[in-house]
Amino acid sequence: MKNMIREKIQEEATLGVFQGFNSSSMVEIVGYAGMDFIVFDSEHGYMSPETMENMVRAAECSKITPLIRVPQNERQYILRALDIGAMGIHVPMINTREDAEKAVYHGKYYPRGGRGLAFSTRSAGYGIGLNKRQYLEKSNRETMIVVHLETRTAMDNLPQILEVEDIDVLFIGPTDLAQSLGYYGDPGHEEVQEMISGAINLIVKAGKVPGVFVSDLAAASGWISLGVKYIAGGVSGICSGAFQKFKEDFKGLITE
Ligand code: 3PY
Ligand code: MG
Repeated sequence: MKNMIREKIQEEATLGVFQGFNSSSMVEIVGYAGMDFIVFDSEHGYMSPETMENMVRAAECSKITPLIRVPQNERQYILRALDIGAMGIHVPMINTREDAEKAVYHGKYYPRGGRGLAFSTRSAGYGIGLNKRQYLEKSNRETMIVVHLETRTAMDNLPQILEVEDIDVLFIGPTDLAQSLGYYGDPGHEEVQEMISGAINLIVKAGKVPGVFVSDLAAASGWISLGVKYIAGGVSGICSGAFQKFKEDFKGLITE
């Protein structure tokens, strides 16, 4: 399958969501609503590998690019996420150049890395009619590596992390970053926002693609003007906000 956002993020801002619970139907709703990408969150979320595989299928049916946030930067998590057919991985807590190199190594096949190789997997079409060389080249080209920068250490090491090749998006996680800076639960704090802007500027200057998590689109507009091309919200936050508004509107009707 072709990755529909890999090239798009070089040109224009794209929009996606994290989903941390089991529902292929929700994946279809997000896809049919026209979002660019969806990230199945197995760091904070709880879906099983079998469920994630079906969620990847639902994403393919509804023409949205599926990525998986792995629980941590480990070979087995990255390998499984890609072998079930995710078009990319989000890797949390990338703090150093070595962390970034490790994520790339496990996400790419030889010669760009050392991703475990099998031709019997879903991502290789179960080996049916497979041209092995083409599969390796296509996987290495289409698979996106997204690294999460979400600590003070990551920000301090950003110049070195930026030197690592084959990272498609440098994604800033404001919630963990705020905590790391001592502003627990307050990603809107001036110092956190300044650090995020500074990081985005560095990433853009290095010719790379910055991404950021947002809880609403008001926050996104400033980031887009700085050059962010990969914006992600959360399914839970969007749904809970919509349901609360629905209830408020109803209250308004019956008290009029
Ligand atoms: C954070 O804000 O910490 C995130 O990881 C967002 O995805
Ligand atoms: Mg985080």
